[in-house]
Amino acid sequence: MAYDTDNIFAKILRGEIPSEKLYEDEDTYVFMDIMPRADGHCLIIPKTQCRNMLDATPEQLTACLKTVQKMGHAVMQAFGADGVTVQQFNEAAGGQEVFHLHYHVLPRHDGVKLRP
Ligand code: DGP
Repeated sequence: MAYDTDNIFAKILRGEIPSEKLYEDEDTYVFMDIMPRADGHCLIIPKTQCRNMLDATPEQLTACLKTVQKMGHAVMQAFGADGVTVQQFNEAAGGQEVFHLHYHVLPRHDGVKLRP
């Protein structure tokens, strides 16, 4: 399916709507999820256009996963987490709501469930 340049994360990348930035590099941008399901829940997105994993290039996937790993270590340390959950959804049927590729990184603590 086609990439919609008016999706919320494209607007965040263009600075048209605010976001709580955690990190960025040449290829990726990281910001806090507006509806966090755990303290420190953040989102990793590529800076280039990509609807989801299904149309992503190998370069986009590699860049995102390198940043996912980096943020996994960062939130483990910052939130004293015991583990990290990484989630990624593709198309509406797959649970995707915002149609710009993104990875959820969720710090986890032993015995603590994610908020709905
Ligand atoms: P999903 O496509 O199912 O991974 O859900 C999109 C996620 O993006 C959801 O956890 C909430 C988050 N989100 C939606 N709109 C905004 C926004 O305007 N700002 C931020 N920071 N996060 C958003």
